[in-house]
Amino acid sequence: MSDCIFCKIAAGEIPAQKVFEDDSVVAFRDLSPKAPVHVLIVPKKHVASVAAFKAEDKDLAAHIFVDVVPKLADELGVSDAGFRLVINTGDDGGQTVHHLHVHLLGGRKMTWPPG
Ligand code: DGP
Repeated sequence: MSDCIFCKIAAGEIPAQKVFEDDSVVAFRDLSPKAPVHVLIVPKKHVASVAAFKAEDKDLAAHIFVDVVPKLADELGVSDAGFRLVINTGDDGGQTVHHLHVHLLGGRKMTWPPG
């Protein structure tokens, strides 16, 4: 999508501190980190939210959770202590950027409920 900030980051048109990239996914540091480790895992394809996932996105979803999350958590040093994944979805879910992204947060003790 031409006016989507995460599409622009994925395309390299806007700079970001990338920590991972392959053919279908990019991960970069959140501009406004809520924890010592806070990265966003983003499909390069524009998918508005998990609510907009289609059957054709199953491989992409599996790739994010089976391949990318464990690898990144390991590389970012939060696998052993633990980490939190957050997917804000829609207005009530607190989603502000309408391109699907998985927050990976770690490096401190998380509280619950998140508020
Ligand atoms: P959410 O509320 O789940 O939609 O989270 C959006 C996150 O995206 C928020 O934590 C801040 C981050 N963010 C927004 N714009 C940019 C940007 O241009 N670059 C980076 N690195 N992060 C951004």
